[in-house]
Amino acid sequence: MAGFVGDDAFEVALADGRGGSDTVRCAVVVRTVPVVSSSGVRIEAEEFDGGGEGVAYHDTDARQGPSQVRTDGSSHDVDIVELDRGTDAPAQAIGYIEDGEWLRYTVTFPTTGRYTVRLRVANGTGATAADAVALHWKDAVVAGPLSVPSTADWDAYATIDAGAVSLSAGTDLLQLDCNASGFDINWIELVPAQAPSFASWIEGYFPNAGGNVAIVGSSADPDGDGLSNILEYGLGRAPDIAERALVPTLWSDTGGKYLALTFRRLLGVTVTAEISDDLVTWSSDAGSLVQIGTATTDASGLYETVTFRSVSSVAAKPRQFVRVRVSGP
Ligand SMILES: [Ca+2]
Ligand SMILES: [Ca+2]
Ligand SMILES: [Ca+2]
Ligand SMILES: [Ca+2]
Repeated sequence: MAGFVGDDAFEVALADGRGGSDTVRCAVVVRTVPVVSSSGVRIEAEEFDGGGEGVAYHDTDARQGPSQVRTDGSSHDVDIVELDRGTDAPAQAIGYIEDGEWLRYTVTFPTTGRYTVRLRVANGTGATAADAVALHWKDAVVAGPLSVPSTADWDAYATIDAGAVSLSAGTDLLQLDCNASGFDINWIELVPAQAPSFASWIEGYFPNAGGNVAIVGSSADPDGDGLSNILEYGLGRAPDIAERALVPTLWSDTGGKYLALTFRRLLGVTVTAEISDDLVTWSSDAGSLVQIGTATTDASGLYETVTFRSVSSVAAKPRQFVRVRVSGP
């Protein structure tokens, strides 16, 4: 069976050695397990696992009766609809969803991390299907419940964004929970949450700048707030809105008060706090600057907030300066 993907059936002949015999027919379904790569993966909703009702899916209505339309030709009760018109045609999708139905997909996530989840859905009811869909990974709800807005037609598909979710590495079951009727689903997309490049980020703010470095250059400051564009990028700020500068604080413990700085930074980009007592020599090593607590990651999965403090108390070293350096991805 090495390398085999698809459905097959075979018969096993049994003999008891005393003239008794029988045959058993075995059906097998072998599917490739999607692996989430650095560019993500799209799982077709109709490509759910083999195993049948109660194992790979739960279908309450079997409205169309046993269906044979899946690409592997296997027979099952899930209501798969053929899209032959509208935004996503030609395609197959899961339709006739009822409250409490679910579908399972074996997926491999090679690395633990945050992933952006998108669902391709249609809702022809004319009303929002509230809290209709959620995702389980390793037996825990990781996304949703999400509402599916009306798309005005059962053939009009739209993408809904579940935001970034934390998923631990492994090969396990991703379960699509259909908490309510009122939507059809074409696919599920899982993409590692990735920082935009500086070029695409700045282009998003100034699409009409035509490459003018006075506006989109990394050292330009078009909003005049004293933060260059590259700093705005690394700190998760807006290059087109003048914002308040980073302000150091004083952090206290029994040893005294220490100069500290809290800031947000873009993950995947090197954003470092540095300290100096003469504005000439700057250091970021642990002998002069330490992190307080652990970083907190925001809902997008793209930014974390961190606090660093000086190792030397202000009593021991009254003259200190902190800054943040963005040194690129
Ligand atoms: Ca159904
Ligand atoms: Ca599909
Ligand atoms: Ca600026
Ligand atoms: Ca700004």
